[in-house]
Formats: sequence, structure tokens, C-alpha cells
Amino acid sequence: MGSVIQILVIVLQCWGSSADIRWEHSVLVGEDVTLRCLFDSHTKLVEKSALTFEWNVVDKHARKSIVYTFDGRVHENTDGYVVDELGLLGNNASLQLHNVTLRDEGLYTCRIITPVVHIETTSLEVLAQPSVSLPEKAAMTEGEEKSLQCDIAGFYPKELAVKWLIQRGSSLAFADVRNHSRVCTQTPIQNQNGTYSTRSTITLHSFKVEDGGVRIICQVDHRSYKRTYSTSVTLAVHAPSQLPYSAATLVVVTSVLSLLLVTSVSAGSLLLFRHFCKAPPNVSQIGQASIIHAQVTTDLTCTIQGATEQELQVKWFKLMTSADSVVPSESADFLLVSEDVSESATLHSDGEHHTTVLTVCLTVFDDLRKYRCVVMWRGESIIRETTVKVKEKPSFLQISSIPQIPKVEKLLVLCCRVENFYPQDITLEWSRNDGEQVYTVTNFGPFSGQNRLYSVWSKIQLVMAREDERAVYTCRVYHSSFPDRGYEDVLYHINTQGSPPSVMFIECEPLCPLLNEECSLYLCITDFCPEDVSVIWTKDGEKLLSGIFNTPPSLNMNGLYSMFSFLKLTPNLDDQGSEFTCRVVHSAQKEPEERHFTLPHFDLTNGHRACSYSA
Ligand SMILES: *[C@@H]1O[C@H](CO)[C@@H](O)[C@H](O)[C@H]1NC(C)=O
Ligand SMILES: *[C@@H]1O[C@H](CO)[C@@H](O)[C@H](O)[C@H]1NC(C)=O
Ligand SMILES: *[C@@H]1O[C@H](CO)[C@@H](O)[C@H](O)[C@H]1NC(C)=O
Ligand SMILES: *[C@@H]1O[C@H](CO)[C@@H](O)[C@H](O)[C@H]1NC(C)=O
Ligand SMILES: CC(=O)N[C@H]1CO[C@H](CO)[C@@H](O)[C@@H]1O
Repeated sequence: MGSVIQILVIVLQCWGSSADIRWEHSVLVGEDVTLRCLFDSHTKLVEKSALTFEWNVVDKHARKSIVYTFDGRVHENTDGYVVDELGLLGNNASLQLHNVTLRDEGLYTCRIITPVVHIETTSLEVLAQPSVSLPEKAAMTEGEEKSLQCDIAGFYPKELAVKWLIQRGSSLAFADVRNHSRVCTQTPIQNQNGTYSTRSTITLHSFKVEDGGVRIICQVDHRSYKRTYSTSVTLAVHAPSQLPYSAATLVVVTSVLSLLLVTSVSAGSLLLFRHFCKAPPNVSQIGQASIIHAQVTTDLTCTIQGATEQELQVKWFKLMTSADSVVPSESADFLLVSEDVSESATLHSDGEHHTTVLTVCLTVFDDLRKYRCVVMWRGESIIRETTVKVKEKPSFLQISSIPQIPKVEKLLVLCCRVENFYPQDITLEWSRNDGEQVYTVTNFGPFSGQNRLYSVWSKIQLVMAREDERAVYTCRVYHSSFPDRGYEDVLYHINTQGSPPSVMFIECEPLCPLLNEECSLYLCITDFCPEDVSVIWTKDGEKLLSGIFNTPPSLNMNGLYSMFSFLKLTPNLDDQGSEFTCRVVHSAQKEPEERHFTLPHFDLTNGHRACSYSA
């Protein structure tokens, strides 16, 4: 058998004067492509009947299939592959593929016996260009945090790099922690159609109100692009309003506190540092945050003592199981594969004390993934391993009631909705007036939804007694994603009267409107119930009918509604000094509330800017 193969090979080599031509070709999904096969161009016009050839393809999974055979006539022809038979007479057996899909990727071989053997091979790479989207508009309040998402969908191959840039006037720089921003990019997730999608989030904080605005740029590098692709959004930074909420302040305070804590811990460890003789270095277990939230960058840390930096080499690995590969693999019992992720790690050294930090950004799909830190020292490997547990806080946590305004002696249904959390384990407890437990509870779920997240609803129903009129019902949600106490309370205040809205002041975006350029006036209306509210805009006493947009009232965690009302306008010179009024009418008010805004005069010498504010 062996000798037969050998002879065949020799024969092929003797005949195949032009054998083994190799090409490489990249094509985008949906395009057409022609794979070249031009045989024996010295002799013209072969007899079609004297011609035998085949086209075969070896795909990504090393499966070979024959897509076209011909010996005087077509024998086999898989749909979608075309060879122009007239072209054959011109020594052209090129294969045409229409509307290429990811499945078409592979190594294509054309093998012709005329009787001279001719082999021509094309490696076809199929690329899918991502669609990249950023929000159209973005605004944030000075002193608060703002996250922007860049969604990148439908690309192939998986490798893709996302970078964020921040542009202020003419200065342009990559976003980094020194510029008050954090970036978190997901590992790409495979879609059903074989392409990948990912999301990158930039979180901005401590931004200051500035003239001219800030542009936030999401930059994507992918094999399917000829050059780097960029898309951007303008960020408007507003001065803080008098809103009572200060969640952002809380976040800032906690991060400052944790920073202090980290600093003092590492200062403490420095004191422990000593010189010792050359025993293998001490390598700590891998340290990690007590709770790792999905989509938030987090550090895995390992400290090494008792070796110089030159003697050490540190590598980090992410361990993957076959479960990570969405493409069904023939060898399903695949061994653990490790991916070297040392690129995302840093090593800080202080004498013989070293800290290696791997920064990761995980999704719930990474839950229970193992990470390994390998310290190499004088030919020895010291290995530490950890398993990460990824949590996602519920994105929605509210009590809704039916009816919206409870009535004495009538049925009242309260539904506590906790949506999009991970992992599945969750406990809900109802209580009345801080203590009395409510036992007749119906739970729905947890049911699983998109992206591996879970949701649960919990319902109680009661006939409202007169003494219930000022009662507070609490739905306490216990979930491992909540730090510290391990639970969060959602409150429902029974209120048979309804709550009138708090009406803020009218604000303008941009802060200084420009002549003949669109701007928006907006009003924030908060904490009202029931949700019906009427908002009327007037200009110099005349009711306005167009340019008004009201956001649908959204339910807050306190059971009350909030909304924004916008008025879009393009001011011209006649509009200077006009008075805009917004009137808010709600059933729980004693009388309607009005807010006024006077359009300032344009300063024609200063870029037609109108600014009544002294910046
Ligand atoms: C060979 O045929 C293909 C179409 O089947 C055509 O696109 C190509 O130009 C031809 N090549 C030559 C050299 O004639
Ligand atoms: C290309 O193929 C896709 C999916 O196979 C199909 O939806 C689309 O209509 C095709 N386009 C053309 C131009 O044939
Ligand atoms: C594949 O699916 C993704 C998301 O489901 C979509 O964005 C993309 O356009 C699809 N691509 C193709 C080639 O069908
Ligand atoms: C490693 O730790 C052990 C126990 O804490 C200690 O006795 C030893 O001296 C340490 N070695 C080095 C090189 O720091
Ligand atoms: C946009 C911006 O402020 N970029 C700055 C980010 O930080 C680096 C280093 O401190 C500066 O060089 C950039 O100008």
C-alpha cells in the first residue's frame, strides 16, 4: 500500500508541471468570490470530454467534502458552487461562490487531469464586519458617574480590539483611569449564526462642565476593516441640579474608602518585608474581591516574597473547558485548554516583594471559571489557582400595585419584581410595618431569560383595612450580588390619596443655546402617583403643540413615578427674551405648578452664543 502511494506521488510530481499553486483570499459575508483555477495555459482548447476535474474543500473542522466533479459532464454539484462550462474551453475551471457565508470558510482545491495533473489551492477566509453602535446622545451631571456602551455585533473572526478615546477641543487621548474613566469589554459571545458579538462599557466620573463639550469615541479594530473604525458621541455635562439623590456621591465615597483600605493593607504588607536566604519564594493564594460583578473590571492578585524581580517570571492563565466553545466539536470530551492572559497582568515590585495583578472583566458566562497564576523561579513552577464566581445585581427591583391608588375595603395586589440577576438562588420575604411577616405569598420563577440571567416575581394580595392606610409593605430581596448586608429592601407605602409631583426647574441643553441651532428645554417631574400627569408648554402665553416630547412615567423603587418633559426648539433672533412656561397638572396637587424659562439674548460678537450664566 505504502509503495502505491509513493508511486502516485512521483507520477503526480512528474506530470504536474504547474502543480501546487496556492492562493489566499479574504471575503466578506454576503459577497461573491471566484476561486482561481487556470490550467495548462500552453495548449489551447482542450476537448471538454478529455477533461476530468474536481473541486473539494476542507473546512475549519478538517472535514473534507467534494463540491464539484466533472468528467466530460457535471457529476456532482453542491448548491451554490458554479463553474462556467464555457470557460473550461478557455482552460478556466475557476469556481464561483455567491453570497458567501461563514460556513464557506476553508481550503479549496481544484484538481485537474488533462491528462497533465494541475492542482491549485485557495485558502478562503470569510470575514463578517461588525455593526457598531453607540447611543446617539449622552448627557451626564457633574459629579456623577455615567456609563456609555458600545455594542459591537455580528463579527467574525472572534479577535477584536476596542479602544475608547476622549476628545476635548483639539486634545485627543485614550481613555484611562488617570482621565476619570474605566473601560470594561466583554469576552465576545458567539451568536447562533456563528458570528460574535460583544459590548464595551466606559464609565466616566468626575467630569466637569466644560464649554464645547466632550466627544467620546469608540474605536474598533477588526480583521474585516481596512482601517480602524471609529464612532463617537458628544457628551453634554450639566451642572448638578438640586435633586436629592446622591447615589453617585455614595459610590465616590465608597471607592475612596476602599482605596484607602487597599493602600493601608499594602503599606502593612511592606512592613512585613524582610530579606531571607534562597528558599523558594512565598507565593500567596490568589486574592479577589468578595463579590465580582459582571461587566465590572476586577483584579486577581497574587503576592510573591523572597525573590528578586530578575529571577521571577509570572504567567496568568484562564482555563477553558469544552463548554466554552459554542461550536459543537467532534471531540466533546475535550481536555481543559488554558489561554495565556498574561498580557492583562502587571507586576509591581518593591525589592523582593512583588504583587502581580490580573485585571479581568467578566460576564456571567465566566461564572466558575478557573484562573491560574504560575510563578516561575529557577526552573521551578509555583502554581496558584482560583475559581471566580460572577454575580449580576438585579437590573430591576420594584413593587407595582393593582390598583395604582389603593381603596379601603377593596382588594390590593402588590407584586415585587426582581429581574435580570445571576446566579439563580434568591429569597424574597414580605413584611408589613417593619416586622410582621406576611405569609400568603405567591412566587413566580425564578425563570431564566436572556443572557443567562434570571427573574422572579412575588405577589401578595390583601383586602385593605382602614388601619392599613399608612402601612408600609417591604419586599426584602436576599441575593449574593448584594454587598454587605446581602439583601435589599423594596418599599411600598400605602397611600390612598396619591402623591403630588415635585417639579424641578426648567433647564436648557446645551446650557448656552446658539442662534439657529437646536436646543432642548427640559423639566424633571418626580415622585408622583398615580402616573397620569398633564404637562403643557407655552411660549409668551401661547400654547405650544409641536417639539414636545414626554418620557413615559417610570416607576421608582419608592413606588412613585418620575418623568421628563422636553421641548425642542431652534431659536432665532425673534425668540430672544421669550418666556417659556411649563404647567404641570396632577390629581394629587392642591393647585397646578408652573415653571418659567426666559431665553437669553444672543451675544452676536461672541459666536452667537446666548449665555446668562457666568461660567
Ligand atoms: C475565469 O472564469 C471566471 C469566472 O468563472 C472569471 O471571473 C475569470 O475572469 C476567468 N479568468 C480568466 C483568466 O479568463
Ligand atoms: C444571502 O444569503 C442569506 C442567508 O443565507 C439570505 O438571507 C440572503 O437573502 C442572500 N442574499 C442574496 C442576495 O441572495
Ligand atoms: C448574525 O447574528 C447577529 C446577532 O444575532 C447579527 O447582528 C448579524 O447581523 C448576523 N450576521 C449574519 C451574517 O447573519
Ligand atoms: C515564607 O513563609 C514562611 C511562613 O510564613 C516563613 O517562615 C518564611 O521565612 C517565608 N519565606 C520567605 C522567603 O519569605
Ligand atoms: C483627554 C485627556 O484628558 N487625556 C489625558 C489623559 O491622561 C494622560 C496622562 O495623564 C494625558 O496625557 C492625556 O492628555
